[in-house]
Amino acid sequence: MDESLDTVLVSYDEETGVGTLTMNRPDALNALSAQLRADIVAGLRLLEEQNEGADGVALRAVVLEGAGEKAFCAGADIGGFSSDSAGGSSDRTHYDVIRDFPTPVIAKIDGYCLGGGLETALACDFRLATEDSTFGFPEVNLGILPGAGGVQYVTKLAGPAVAKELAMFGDHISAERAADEGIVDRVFDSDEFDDEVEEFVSGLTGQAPLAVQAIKKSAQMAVQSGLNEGLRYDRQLFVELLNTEDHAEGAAAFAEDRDPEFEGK
Ligand code: DAK
Repeated sequence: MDESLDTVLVSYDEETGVGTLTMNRPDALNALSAQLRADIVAGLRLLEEQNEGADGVALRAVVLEGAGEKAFCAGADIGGFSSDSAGGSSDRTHYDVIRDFPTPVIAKIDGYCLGGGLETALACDFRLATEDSTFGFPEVNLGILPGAGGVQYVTKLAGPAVAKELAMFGDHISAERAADEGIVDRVFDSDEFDDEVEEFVSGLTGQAPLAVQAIKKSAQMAVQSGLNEGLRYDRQLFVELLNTEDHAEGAAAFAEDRDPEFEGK
């Protein structure tokens, strides 16, 4: 499937189960206009539709990337900047939709990853970046703070001092520093980036899809809840997974000393 929305390219590879969303405003460094935010949501919905009528889980992972040579995303579109253009309406934002999306979403970052662009990457399950990428919260230069939880999420990943440094100074940091702080998961040479991301994603899509989806929900719960609530939730997810065909397949494959073939059932 290849579909071109106004500001997002959507593709789905049936063979691998990988969907790709490309934010496609390269001339504006993929800044988050209202249209782009709506198209990210619409693109995710189109990808989710691949599961309809499928035998098991068809869509195994989504890669989110930015078009052009310079940026993943340079944040909210300053041209039309207002609380609305920044995503300030009471509707579910693209950040919420990415976080709640059933399959893992991988941010493939090559270039600037700033402001709402960094918050978009933080909403994803993994952040993979080229060594030349840079990260930051420039909102303070506009007299505001990161409006989609940037300080909250960086505090959870890297601690309050790093979150405050990024948001108060508004400086850009390197991919290497972002990885050292735990904000980015992996940094790769630009030459090898596409291959490395593909390998990372294929490692993920080979795993039992329902278990992967349950782990995403569990991790989300761990961020939001207290420990006892999280433990109760995990037990419930665990019991559900015990009844799946994938669990039976995993156990059979182990007993027969072969690779499992998971269908997401
Ligand atoms: N918006 C619109 N256009 C942008 C842009 C942006 N954020 N960033 C860059 N561009 C445009 C430039 O205007 C330029 O357009 P032309 O002049 O060519 O027409 C083109 O992209 C290339 O940019 P530059 O010429 O500036 O390129 P440089 O390499 O020199 O500099 C830069 C790259 C990324 C360092 C620089 O462009 C820059 O500082 N950009 C602004 C970064 C920024 O401040 N971003 C916005 C932060 S505020 C909320 C949720 C989220 C948010 C708010 C609320 N709620 C839920 C309520 C988020 C807020 C933000 O992200």
